[in-house]
Amino acid sequence: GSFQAGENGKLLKKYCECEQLCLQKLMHDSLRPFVPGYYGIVQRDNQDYNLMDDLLADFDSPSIMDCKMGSRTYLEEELVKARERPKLRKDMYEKMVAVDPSAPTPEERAQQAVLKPRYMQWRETLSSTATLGFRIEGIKKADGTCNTNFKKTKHKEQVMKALEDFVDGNVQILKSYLQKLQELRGVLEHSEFFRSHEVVGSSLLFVHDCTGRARVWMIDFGKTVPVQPPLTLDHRTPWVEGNREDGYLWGLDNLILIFSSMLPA
Ligand code: 4IP
Ligand code: MN
Repeated sequence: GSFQAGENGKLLKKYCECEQLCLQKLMHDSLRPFVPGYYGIVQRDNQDYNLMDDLLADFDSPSIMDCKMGSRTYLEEELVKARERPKLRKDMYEKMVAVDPSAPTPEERAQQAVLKPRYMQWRETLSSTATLGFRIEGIKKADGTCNTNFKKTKHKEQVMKALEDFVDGNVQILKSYLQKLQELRGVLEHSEFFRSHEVVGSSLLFVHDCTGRARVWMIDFGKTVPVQPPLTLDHRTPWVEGNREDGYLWGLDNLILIFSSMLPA
């Protein structure tokens, strides 16, 4: 896997330069409280790792949810690559037909392969990414049950059902998450890092436990890249190729609206 257990509350994640650069910058940004603490590069068996806080360390049998944020899940450069030197992906074709045998076009079926942007866009429209600006990737509950079967969780009602199950109907936990999300939005709207980076494929990690503690962190910065100054992003403007917008805040707005609508009036 891409993780190794670290000692005393730390976690080793397979080295990624893009992620390292982000975490370094985030340690000096207003977003610092919402990202794992970063402690530099370490080596194990000739493999480099980024050393960071294990966000689960302080919880007692945590329940965990990963929500991938944004309306676009691939970098613009993937589109350029696919046009300039198209690479046929058999693995992505296989993943596609496993979910929906009727999804490939006749041409894709003939070549038994798809291009990466096509696969990524198909995943976006099958899930809530395209319509809500986020999608649930996985949920692991305190009782040990694990669910990564959310590829077709698309409509608001389906998302609400998954969230309801994640918190086991606990209104107090829902309220805590809503408060954390609103806090995060306030910080994002003023963060220097956020205004100057395209944030793609990054997740919000939700963690709570039976003590009633609930927290939300931003994780996974392998596809978070700086934009060329003086360009800045607002993360709400719809994406068109070239504008680099990622729909992150639009997705967070929708997530906040959904959590709010689940609370009793
Ligand atoms: C995966 O598809 C995810 O979209 C990965 O994104 C992506 O990695 C993979 O692309 C793609 O196959 P499924 O989730 O449907 O399996 P993420 O890392 O954000 O989860 P990239 O490389 O885009 O980060 P490939 O090209 O790595 O296979
Ligand atoms: Mn991820």
